[in-house]
Amino acid sequence: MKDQTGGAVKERVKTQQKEPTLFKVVLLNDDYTTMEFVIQVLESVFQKSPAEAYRIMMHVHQNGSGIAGIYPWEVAETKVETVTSLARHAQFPLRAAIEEA
Ligand code: TYC
Repeated sequence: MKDQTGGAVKERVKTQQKEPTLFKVVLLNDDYTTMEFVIQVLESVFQKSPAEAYRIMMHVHQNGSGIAGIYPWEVAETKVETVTSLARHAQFPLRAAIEEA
């Protein structure tokens, strides 16, 4: 007997993807990390323009925390590790956290 549903249709249904779950990487304010260092981190780790990096840094400075970027879990984890490592080497207490988006 012929397969009346056809392979192509079944294949499309089976491979339909759900949206990947995303996570916010949040920068936390502190009294010791310099504004310049935070801007550098936002440009180098989160690929922000100088203007956007300045805007996010000031938001964190004035509000206590702010979103640096939104990524899949493993990318978000790596960003946090990179921020923590850069901050440790520069001897700043800057911290980043992950929140569900
Ligand atoms: N509050 C810091 C200062 O006045 C600047 C700063 C901004 C620190 C953002 C951390 O995530 C931060 N030097």
